[in-house]
Amino acid sequence: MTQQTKIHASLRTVRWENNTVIMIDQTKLPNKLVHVRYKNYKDVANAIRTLVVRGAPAIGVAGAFGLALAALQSNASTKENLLQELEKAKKVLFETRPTAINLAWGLERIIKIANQGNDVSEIKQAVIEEAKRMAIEDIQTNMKMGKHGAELFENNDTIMTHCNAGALATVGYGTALGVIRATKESGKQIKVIVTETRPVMQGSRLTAFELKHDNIDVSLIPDTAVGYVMSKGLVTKVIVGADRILRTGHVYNKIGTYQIAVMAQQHKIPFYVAAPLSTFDLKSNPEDVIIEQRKSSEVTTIAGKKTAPEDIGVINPAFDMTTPELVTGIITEAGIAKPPYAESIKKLFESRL
Ligand code: RUB
Repeated sequence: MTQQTKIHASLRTVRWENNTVIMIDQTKLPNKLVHVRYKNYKDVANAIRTLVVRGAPAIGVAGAFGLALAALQSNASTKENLLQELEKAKKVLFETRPTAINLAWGLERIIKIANQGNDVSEIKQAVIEEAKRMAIEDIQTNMKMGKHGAELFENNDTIMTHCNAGALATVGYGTALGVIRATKESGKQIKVIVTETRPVMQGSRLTAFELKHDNIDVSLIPDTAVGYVMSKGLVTKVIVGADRILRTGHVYNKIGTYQIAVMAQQHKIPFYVAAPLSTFDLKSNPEDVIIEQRKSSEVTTIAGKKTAPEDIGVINPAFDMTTPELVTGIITEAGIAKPPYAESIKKLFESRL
């Protein structure tokens, strides 16, 4: 195991061990690296809801492990009863966070496997194995994405990223940060600028922590300094992750992504998105996508301290939509999609058939 691989392994967000789901509690980072253990799928649902585990691919796999726990806990004696219980658990897990499509993808994949089983014990075994397989595939996918993406970055690039699309948003290695890691591993010198990403601070708490952990040169900026650093020529490329990408190339990602993309276009800075094929939603149109609204206290407090008047009205969407004309390229494990996206995304999926 190389030093890099060891580090990625230590930041493994979610894993299965002795019929238990183990997660890093991301709400405690960067101050404490704490692991939590769950034996009940309802606790996994709560962990997804409260951002103990977050990031699109990570919640897809966490949802799958949640269903594996639901199967394991079940006292059902027939296949039909077990499938009914799994459907009920799927609904509870699905309702935790609406925007990242990977959650639905992970849950559906497990339900499909469950339906193929012949009896209760076969189904239980099969869903556990499938969830474990999904976790392994996630890391492999990110490494492939990293290889493709690294070709787009040059020696001495300063790369801006937003939120956390790293090992902590996936099972390991990361999407956007996976590309950054692969670029560094290919021998290129790079620097990273990360936004704090108010209100939950995934940039300062998680991305800054992760990159420092890997000895990658990282500077933190307030979200409000994006225009300043771009106008000063301090950024050569942008890369972000995604929670959902439509067949038209519309990208849903952490709130603030859209304004960074607009600003990048203004300053002629390439704006890339890195996401696995499990982040694509080829069926929906923009009007179908639910943008998660989170609680007002995320905005009216900082570290538990009130920073706004009592009873102030708050708008707190967790995600926004970046339109395709702002996106220079979308990096996936199957290759890089370039505009026009309707054609290039279709081709990527066809190449997998
Ligand atoms: C996470 C977020 C991340 C994407 C990255 O939001 O927006 O940038 O999930 O996903 P939250 P990916 O912290 O609210 O879950 O790893 O696919 O790029």
